[in-house]
Amino acid sequence: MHALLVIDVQNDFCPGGALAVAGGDEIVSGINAAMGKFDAVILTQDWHPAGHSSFASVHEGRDPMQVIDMPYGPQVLWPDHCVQGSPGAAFHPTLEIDRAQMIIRKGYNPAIDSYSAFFENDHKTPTGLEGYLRTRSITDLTLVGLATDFCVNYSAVDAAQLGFTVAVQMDLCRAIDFDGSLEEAEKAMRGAGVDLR
Ligand code: VGL
Ligand code: ZN
Repeated sequence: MHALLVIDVQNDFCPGGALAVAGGDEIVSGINAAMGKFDAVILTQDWHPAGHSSFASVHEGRDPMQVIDMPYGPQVLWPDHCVQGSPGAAFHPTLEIDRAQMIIRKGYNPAIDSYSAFFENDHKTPTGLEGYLRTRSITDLTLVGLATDFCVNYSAVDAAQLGFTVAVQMDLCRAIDFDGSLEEAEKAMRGAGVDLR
């Protein structure tokens, strides 16, 4: 069984959003077109409480895109984004979300970020997606979505390390590309055995 895993195609990551990724909206029609080629479609949704610890606004004297040390390791500080229930947290309006069988939310723990669809940024606390995939006999994953260098990257690397066969369809992803993050992400994904196509 082969699933399409659509990462964070949400308004805040598209042009006009709080953490806009250049061209983030350009991938939506291609993702819709790809959905029919898979046994399952799964969406992830970045879903932070207001005042989340990854928001620069809650750290006095800090600005977005600065990196701080958190108990679980370095953390990039972001503009407030994908606040639970806000329009920015909603999926892009033309993404065909009714075709998804599963929507997994992440980043809801106020004290810890969760780039990966599988684990929070402590690399330990599971989201439950692994169990869902295994109980549905899904062995192969193709990832698309936003952003290539953060949530797609972390999800792809974790999936590969968990033993899934993983591909990332790069033309259906867009990157934040901050401080060399895209190049680093591509290296990390390739190193984990992810097929970048
Ligand atoms: C993401 C930064 C913060 C992503 C989510 O979806 O790549 N990036 N939250
Ligand atoms: Zn986030």
